[in-house]
Amino acid sequence: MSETENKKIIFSGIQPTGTFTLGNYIGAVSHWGKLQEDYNCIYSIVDMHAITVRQEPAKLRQNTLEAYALILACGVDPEKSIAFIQSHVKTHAELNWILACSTQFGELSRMTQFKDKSAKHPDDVNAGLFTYPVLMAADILAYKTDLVPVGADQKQHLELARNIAQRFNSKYGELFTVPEPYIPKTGAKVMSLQDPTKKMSKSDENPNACIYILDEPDVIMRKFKRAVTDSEACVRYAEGKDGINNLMSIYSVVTGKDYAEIEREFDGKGYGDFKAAVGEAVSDHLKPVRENFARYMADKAYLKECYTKGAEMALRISQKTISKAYRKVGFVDRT
Ligand code: ATP
Ligand code: LTN
Repeated sequence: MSETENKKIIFSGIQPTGTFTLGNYIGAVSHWGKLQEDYNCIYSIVDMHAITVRQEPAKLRQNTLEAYALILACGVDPEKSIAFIQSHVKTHAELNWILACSTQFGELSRMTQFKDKSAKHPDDVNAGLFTYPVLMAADILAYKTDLVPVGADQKQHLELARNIAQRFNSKYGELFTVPEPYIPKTGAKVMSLQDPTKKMSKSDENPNACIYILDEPDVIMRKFKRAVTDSEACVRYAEGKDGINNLMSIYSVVTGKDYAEIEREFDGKGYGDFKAAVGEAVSDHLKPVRENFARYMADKAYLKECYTKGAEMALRISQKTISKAYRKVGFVDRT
């Protein structure tokens, strides 16, 4: 990274909890590749976060490899970015502990993702689920990250990471960079196709509610045709038209057209035509992702080479931060 040292640092992560949805793609991962030219980018498959809800071990292993292949398929270039698997880099767990001691119980209790996930899994409200945002802060702060590209649902976690960084710095002296969120203007919260008041989520039990980025064209088309809309039958962006607003924002992102252009394009046409156009545009847009993914998954040796190198680089950078943090809190030097 020597020739690129003056560039700002980007960090982001995604959980290997299943095939990415169109929400993950539009809200976060599709931006990761584009940022590589102008920033020093570090991306992680956060398997340690994934085990805050129960995972089947063999499935988690497979999902982690697939998630790694998916980020490459979506445009992350392991020659330009550092791309690694979180559990391969021990500093994340080490910094997690240090930061946990600068995080308040009350702050964690206010996190909406914790409230949602503990309501969804009432039989397993484990301590990891509660302290999940501290590990996320460790991911980010270990690399002196300036910007974090995420969907709108992660804004609250980012705020907490900023507070933790500031608190540590004021207690022990300047160490951490206070990170800024990087949230896209359109598509930061893609909604469920079946309940457009709810975010589209990988773990939704209704398969018609989300588009997975590896879905075949006919599946994509069928899901859009079944998307919940309203009875007005007029393609326009307006309050109360959650279903249509969601489809318009998806169409806008994949075609580059703004809302006024989309309204003109479908003036006098019904929802059937509009849904078919959205389905086709999304399926065309995702075609290269499907093809790249198949290619990467067919070459496990290459994937391994990339994530091994990524972990070595990530360890080297984050180790420096950990050593400074240990010294600042008063731990005795080992050497
Ligand atoms: P899970 O359902 O397992 O909790 P998830 O689908 O919410 O997973 P994450 O791995 O938690 O996905 O998130 C990865 C990235 O995708 C984050 O930056 C998150 O903000 C973004 N993201 C997730 N869902 C959406 C969505 N519906 N719209 C826009 N961005 C999203
Ligand atoms: N919490 C995020 C995933 C995540 C992340 C991160 C995102 C873990 N560590 C660091 C950005 C930066 C999620 O649930 N979507």
